[in-house]
Amino acid sequence: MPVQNADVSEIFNKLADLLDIQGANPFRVRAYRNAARTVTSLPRNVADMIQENNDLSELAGIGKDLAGKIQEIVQTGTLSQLEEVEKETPSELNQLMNVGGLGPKRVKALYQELGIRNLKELKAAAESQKIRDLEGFGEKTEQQILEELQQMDGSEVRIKLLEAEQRAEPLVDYLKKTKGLKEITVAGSFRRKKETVGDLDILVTCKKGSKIMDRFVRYEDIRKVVSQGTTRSTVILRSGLQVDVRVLPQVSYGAALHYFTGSKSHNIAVRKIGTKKGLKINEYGVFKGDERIAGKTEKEVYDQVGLPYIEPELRENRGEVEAAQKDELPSLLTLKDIRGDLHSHTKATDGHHSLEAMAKAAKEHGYEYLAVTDHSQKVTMAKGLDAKRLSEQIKAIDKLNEELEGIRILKGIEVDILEDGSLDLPDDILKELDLRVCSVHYKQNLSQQKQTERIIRAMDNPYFNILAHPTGRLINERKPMELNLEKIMEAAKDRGCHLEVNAHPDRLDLSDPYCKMAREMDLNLAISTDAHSTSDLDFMRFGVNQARRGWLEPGDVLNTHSWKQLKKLLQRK
Ligand code: DGT
Ligand code: CA
Ligand code: CA
Ligand code: ZN
Repeated sequence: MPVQNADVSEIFNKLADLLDIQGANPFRVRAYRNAARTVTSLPRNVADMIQENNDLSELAGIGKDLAGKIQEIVQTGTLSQLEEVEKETPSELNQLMNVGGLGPKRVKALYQELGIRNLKELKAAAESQKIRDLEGFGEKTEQQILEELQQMDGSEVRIKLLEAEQRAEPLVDYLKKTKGLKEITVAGSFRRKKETVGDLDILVTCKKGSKIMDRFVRYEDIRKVVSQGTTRSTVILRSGLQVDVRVLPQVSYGAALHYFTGSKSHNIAVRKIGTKKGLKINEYGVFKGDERIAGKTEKEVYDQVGLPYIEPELRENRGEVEAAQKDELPSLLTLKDIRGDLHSHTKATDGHHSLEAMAKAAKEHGYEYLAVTDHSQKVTMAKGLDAKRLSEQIKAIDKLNEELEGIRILKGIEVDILEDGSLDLPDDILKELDLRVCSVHYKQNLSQQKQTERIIRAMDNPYFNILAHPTGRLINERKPMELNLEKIMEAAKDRGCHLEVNAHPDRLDLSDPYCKMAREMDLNLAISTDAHSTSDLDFMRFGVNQARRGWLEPGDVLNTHSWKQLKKLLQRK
C-alpha cells in the first residue's frame, strides 16, 4: 500500500499538535505544519517522487531533515519521532486541538488538571460542569466548548477534491487489476468535480462471476468493512473516507452512471421530464411500462427525455436542465483553452523558484505567458517587494524576456489592499507593470459594509486589475470574509477590473456559484494558480474544474486570450 500525501501530512500535523501541547519551540511546530501543507498540496504522490529520486528538499519549506522524515514515513508508514512524542503526550490529545477555541495551552491544562484526553472525555467533563472551575476557563468557555462539540458532531467531514483524487486513484488502479473487470468510474460529487467530496461512489461492470467484491474488501487501506454484498459493498478507509462500490449489469451502466453522478436534485429534474413523457427513470434504465428502452450509456438516458448530454460539472440543478431544453448549454472551458497563468511567485518573496525556473515551467505547460506577481511589502510580508526591489525585478524580467523564446513573463505584483482601501505601492511604480493583482491579506474580519467599501475603494485606483482570491476563504479552514460580492463585481465591471478564480485546491476562490454570477454579469474572470513553486502550476486544472461548475466558456476567462488581446481586456475604463 503506497503511502499517500495526505498520510504524510496527517503525521506532521499530529506531531505539530502534540509538540505544541508540550510547549515546544513555536518555530519547530510551524515548520511541521508548513511541511504538512506543502505535502498535501503537491500535485504528485510524494512516494512516487522518492522512487524517482527527486530531491524533496527542493520543495517549499522542506529541508534535508524534513525530507529524511518524509522518506521514513513513505518507507515505514510511521515516524519514529512521533512515536517518541506519543510516549510523553497521549496521542489522542490532538483531537482536542480541533475544537474551536481550544489552543495548545488549554488542551494541556485540560489534560493535566482533569485528565481529559479525547472528545468523549471533554464532553463528559463539560456536561458535569468540571471545566468551569479550571483557571482561565469559566462558565462561558464551558458552554462554548459544548456548543463546538455539538457542531462537530453534526457536521460531516468533507475532503478536498485533491485529497479525494489521491485516495481514489490507487484504489481504482487496484480494482482495475481484478480479472473480468470491464468498466470503472468514480461517480458522485467526485465526477462533478465538486470542491469537496463526502464519499466516493465507484461503479463497475464486469464479467459474470468476477471476484470484484472479494478483492475490494481486501484493499490494504481499509479500516473497516461496513457491508459486503455481491452488487454493493461499503468500506471506510483508514483516512475515514467512505467508499461504496456497486457492480452493475452492462445494460444499466449509463443509467447508473447518471443516477450515481447526481446531483440528487439534477436527477429529480430529469426524472420529472421523463414522467411527463410516460417514462420511468431509475438506476437500472429508462422504462416504458416494463420494457427497458435505454440505459447502456448516459447519452441514451438524456436522448430519451429529449435533452442533449449535460456535462457532470453542470449537474447541480442550477438551470442546466432548462438551458438544455432550450439548447442553450454553455460550451464549457477546458484546460487546453488556458494560454497562461496570471498569478505566481518567485524566490524574490515567498515563492520557491527563480524567475527563470518559473518561466521554463510555464513554457513546459504550453503557455504563452506567465505573470510573476510577487508580494508587496508593507503589511503582510517582511520579504515583500518595496518600490526599489520591484523596479529591479522589472529590469530583470525585461532582460529575461529578451533571452526567452516561446514564453513571455508579464511584469506583475500582488499588491496588498490596505485597510483604508489604498494600495501598498506608489502609482509611479505600479504603472511600470503589465498587470497588478490586488489582495486583502489582513483585517479580514471587518463588517460586510466596511470590507466591501475597502475593496471598491481600492478598485478606484487606476492600476487595479484583478482582485485575487476574492473572499480569502480556505476550504475547511477559514471562512470567507464578509463581503457583498455582487456589489464588488458590479464595481469591477464599471471600472474595467476583474476577479480571480484562485485555482489552489485549498482556496478555489471564487466559488462556483459566484463564477456563474460573474458570467451572467458579463464580467471576465482570471483563473490563476497563485503558484509558489514550479509544480504548483499544475493546479490550473482545479481552477478550470471550478470555472466549469460555474458555467464559464473560454470567452469568459481572461487567460484564454493571447497577450495582445489580454492587454486590451485589461485596459481600465
Ligand atoms: P457527497 O458524497 O456528499 O459529496 O455528494 P454526492 O453527490 O456524491 O452524494 P451521495 O454520495 O450521497 O450520492 C451519490 C449520488 O447518488 C447522488 O449525487 C445522487 C444519487 N442519489 C443518492 N440518493 C439519491 C436519491 O434519494 N434520489 C436520487 N434521485 N438520487 C440519489
Ligand atoms: Ca459521494
Ligand atoms: Ca455515496
Ligand atoms: Zn499570491
